[in-house]
Amino acid sequence: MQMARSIPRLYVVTDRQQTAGRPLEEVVAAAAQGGAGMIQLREKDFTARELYDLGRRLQDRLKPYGIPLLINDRLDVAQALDAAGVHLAGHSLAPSLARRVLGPDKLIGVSTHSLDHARQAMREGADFIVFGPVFDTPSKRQYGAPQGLQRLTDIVANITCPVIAIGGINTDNLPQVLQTGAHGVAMIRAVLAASDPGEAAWQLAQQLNTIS
Ligand code: 3NM
Repeated sequence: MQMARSIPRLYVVTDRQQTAGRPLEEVVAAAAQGGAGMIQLREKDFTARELYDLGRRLQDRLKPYGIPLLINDRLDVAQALDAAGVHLAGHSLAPSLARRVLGPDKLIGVSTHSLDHARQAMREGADFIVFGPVFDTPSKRQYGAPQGLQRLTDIVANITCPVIAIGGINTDNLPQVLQTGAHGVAMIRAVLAASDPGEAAWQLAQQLNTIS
């Protein structure tokens, strides 16, 4: 873990099925303008070539805002794009190996679903972990019941790298999430599916700035 690195607190994850038919690039650019601090390209059905092409377009759109684009799981695509980092899942390579591939300056996040896995990710050098799903979320029913705020609190208490909460998070439940001490929040629908994604990101960023 690189302690000097500051991890953005509002992390927007892509899912082009959730943009109500609007081009993903437009929605992501609006989110960045509104205050998203970091974007993850996560289109799991895309080929490496499709991810690369979309990643290039997103990098162009994000350039004015200077915020990092992380690539979900695909170290090869992250490397080809010279992306700011990679977002790993439980089945991905260990963060230490990802760092060996990408180099010391890249951001490495890891999705975790238990304290054991969160500890492992931290030991193996993750810059931050994402923990969830905190609340019910249609895209993650395969993980069973939501983890809830108490488990999130336990993770935060036991993990020394920044913890970002994910799963069903929106402006209504954000205050409760931040009360756990979580460093930040990640979301798909609360920003991508909003009628005004820029305004949605702005509202979330405002709350993040005022609550802690
Ligand atoms: N990962 P929404 S939950 C991509 O628990 C993702 O690791 C999760 O979508 C995890 O903000 C999730 O729309 C979906 O609920 C988050």
